[in-house]
Amino acid sequence: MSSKLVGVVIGSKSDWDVMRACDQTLADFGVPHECRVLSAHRTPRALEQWIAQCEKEGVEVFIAAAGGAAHLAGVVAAYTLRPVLAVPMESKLMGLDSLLAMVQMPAGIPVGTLAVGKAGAINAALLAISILAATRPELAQKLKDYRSRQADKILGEKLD
Ligand code: RP5
Repeated sequence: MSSKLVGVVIGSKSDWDVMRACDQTLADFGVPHECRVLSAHRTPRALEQWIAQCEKEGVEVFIAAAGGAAHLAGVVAAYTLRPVLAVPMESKLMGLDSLLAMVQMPAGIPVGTLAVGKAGAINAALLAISILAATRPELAQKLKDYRSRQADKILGEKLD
């Protein structure tokens, strides 16, 4: 595998408590990735440079998490042709502001927006893995095993 397949960017260190679940999921599947704190409005030039560097290093999917006026994913998508997955962070309006900022991209520059918070963090990783698995049978097998363990757990649940 390439040295880096997924680039994960969070708008602030304050997003990490939630986004470490994305990092952990990618690590559990053995997907090489890098997580960085970079902001669309606080560090725009560094963000642009990081995206270009990631592309050079083989990144095929980007994941961007931000809260509030969450334009980070849209800005990442403006700089790359690779798929960009967006994870809205909970914020002052319980994440509704972040969700709408990410999901309401005007036609032309798409981002794929996941659920608010931890579910979105995990699903962004799983969706990135699905994209990569289209050309990597070993990842497709890991996804099948993951789903099968998930199903076994539910089927084995006992109620008091
Ligand atoms: C966004 O603003 C970040 O993604 C974070 O979710 C939110 C608050 O950032 P901090 O003020 O905690 O740095 O840009």
